[in-house]
Amino acid sequence: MKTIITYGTFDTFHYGHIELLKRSKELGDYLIVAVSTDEFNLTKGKTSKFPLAKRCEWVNSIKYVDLVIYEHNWEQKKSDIIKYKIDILTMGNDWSGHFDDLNCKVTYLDRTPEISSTAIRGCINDT
Ligand code: C2G
Repeated sequence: MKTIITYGTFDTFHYGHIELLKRSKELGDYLIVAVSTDEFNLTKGKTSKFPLAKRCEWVNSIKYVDLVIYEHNWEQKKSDIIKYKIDILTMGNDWSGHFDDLNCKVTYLDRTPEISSTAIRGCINDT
């Protein structure tokens, strides 16, 4: 069994996230998604509009996802890879090169263009 993991905030959940999760699952048999905690987002310089519980609920509702865990910090990837026996770590290619030093195969998948949580938030705030 090939285990995949990916990480993200998944705030204002949208089809770009779903495409990433779909294509991640296509690389293996079991997909783990680590969702950034609200506290970790602050260290990323991001304030998530929706709380962790809601973001995890959305990710967990996607059929490609087999397990949702929390992402508390940048460093946990190395231990997650060992703990969950990860074969491939995937990220959108806006992260290209950032995780090449990890202890498993890293695949950067094309981002879905023209949609982002930031753009959606802008629309929501306008209405
Ligand atoms: N993504 C995508 N297409 C978009 C928007 C996002 O493929 N239009 C991908 C991103 O590249 C990322 C994942 O969806 O791989 C989650 O995106 P974010 O929620 O923005 O995650 P981010 O804030 O980049 O946090 O340790 C890694 C970080 O937690 C990633």
